[in-house]
Amino acid sequence: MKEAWWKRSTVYQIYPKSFYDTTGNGIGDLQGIIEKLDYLKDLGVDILWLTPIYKSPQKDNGYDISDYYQIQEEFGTMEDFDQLLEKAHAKGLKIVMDMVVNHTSTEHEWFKAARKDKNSPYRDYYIWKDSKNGGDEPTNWLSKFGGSAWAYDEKTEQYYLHLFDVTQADLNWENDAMKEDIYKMMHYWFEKGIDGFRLDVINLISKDQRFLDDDRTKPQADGRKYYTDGPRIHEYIHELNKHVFSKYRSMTVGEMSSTTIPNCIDYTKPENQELDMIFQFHHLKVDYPNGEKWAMADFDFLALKKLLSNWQVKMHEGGGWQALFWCNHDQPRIVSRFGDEGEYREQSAKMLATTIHMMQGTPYIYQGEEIGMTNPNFTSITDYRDVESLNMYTILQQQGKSEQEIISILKQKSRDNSRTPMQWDGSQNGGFTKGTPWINVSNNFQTINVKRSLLNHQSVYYHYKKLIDLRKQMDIITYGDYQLLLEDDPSIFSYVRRWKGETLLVVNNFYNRTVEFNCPLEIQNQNTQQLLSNYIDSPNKLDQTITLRPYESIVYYLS
Ligand code: TEU
Repeated sequence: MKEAWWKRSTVYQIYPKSFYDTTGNGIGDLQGIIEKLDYLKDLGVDILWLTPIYKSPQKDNGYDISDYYQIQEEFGTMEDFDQLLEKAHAKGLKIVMDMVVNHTSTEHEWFKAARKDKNSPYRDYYIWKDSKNGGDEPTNWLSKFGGSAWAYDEKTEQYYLHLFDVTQADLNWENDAMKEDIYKMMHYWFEKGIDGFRLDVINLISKDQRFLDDDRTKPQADGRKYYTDGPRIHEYIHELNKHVFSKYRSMTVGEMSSTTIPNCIDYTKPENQELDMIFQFHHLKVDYPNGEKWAMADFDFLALKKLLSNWQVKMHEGGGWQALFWCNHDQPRIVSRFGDEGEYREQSAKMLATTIHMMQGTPYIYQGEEIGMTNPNFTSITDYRDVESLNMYTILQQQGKSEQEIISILKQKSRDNSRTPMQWDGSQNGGFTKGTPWINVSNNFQTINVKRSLLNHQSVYYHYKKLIDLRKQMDIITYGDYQLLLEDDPSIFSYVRRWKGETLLVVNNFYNRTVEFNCPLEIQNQNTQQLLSNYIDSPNKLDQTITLRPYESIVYYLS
């Protein structure tokens, strides 16, 4: 079968609001992306994923869409978008848009009509329910941003469902007219020439129509079992493929919240005609004690190795395909989270990159990850902008936590950690804007920025460049199988990939300590060549035992 055009691509995620501002209003814009296309082309990435740029009240930074057919004015105009598309394509770069169809903003015309009149044809585009027991919410489900998942509408005396913010009303995918409007809108964007969609929380669109209470005595009893990978989810996604995606040379990636391996095999195995690949987040919950995001904990390294490896093996066996990522606009910066912000920042950033880029799947690089950007370590609640973080600030206060405790939690957990402006150079605001940035730039921009990275051929940037190029050159990275080594080693994450007699051996020291790697017998007596390392003097040949320095990461090719 012909290889899909995206199969050995690398995707670069752009958070436009924080990427590059050309107007001086402190907000990144489309013309800013256009100005940086050559930088992205030189990095070697193939596809650009833009987080939402549609008209929105910006309560959730664009994931609350009020008009799917308009560009949010602070980002620019539809002409700017058309120009970006044309210039990106001229440089061989693809554009994938972020599509949010689990919910709309409550400012969307559909919702405003629905809220005004119970008999509106748009009423059933959303999920409205009567109160229960004379006043309670219809179910005990919780919003992922805190509080109940139901909001009461005085005018029509019913509740509406919002799995996220109260200004993000969930769409009713049982309604065929609503689905037809979504298909029509998606065609509009594909007809403009985009190359695909990242589908926001797409595995939440099928709700169990019984709308039952969750069992509060069980863990994570927030209602998710009644809408995650729901009863008609594969039917709905297959319909999207049949009515829309299959009509174009498209790439689709589904964001899957709290999903399972069997579902993700079904979402992505080509014969099912659903999606091309998925994001799953289990490996990014190994620092959530008892699954609780808003609590402090070191990450569980053994669990991380086993989770990533299990997904590699099972998705390979099942014919599924996954996105490989550490960072995005919802996650803290990985070098702060699982690496080292200090002396070994660059070594740990390179080691973390190698860990996932040598795996099977499609790698995603989040803006700034390629230069080893860190969390900003804000010190005051006035520094934060994210609706989830601000909601949680109030909830944590209500739980009696001190200001200092709450700020230390936000420093580690807030989504704003990844949303500070891209650091282009050492000038004011990191070269992001000549105005006042919508959110503060991290105070390390003079030392961590693109300009310095490009001048240093040992920088994180050039390590990413090599990883991206290796994927294009070596079939084994795209097609090889996967085996975890030293499963119980408390410091080393090592695995092999095998394909048609070739072997790649990846050896990563995940910690700031010196450790010994004892090469498994079955690998020792082969001809080895070092492909890549994050120290300039790592051993070229594979000896029986290798001393690994802090965060040392080496890739060997064995034949
Ligand atoms: O994220 C969904 C999601 O699972 C995360 O937001 C997570 O639930 C949240 O960070 C709580 O830990 C997608 C988008 O990536 C996110 O930016 C949006 O806020 C969300 O959907 C709603 O559209």
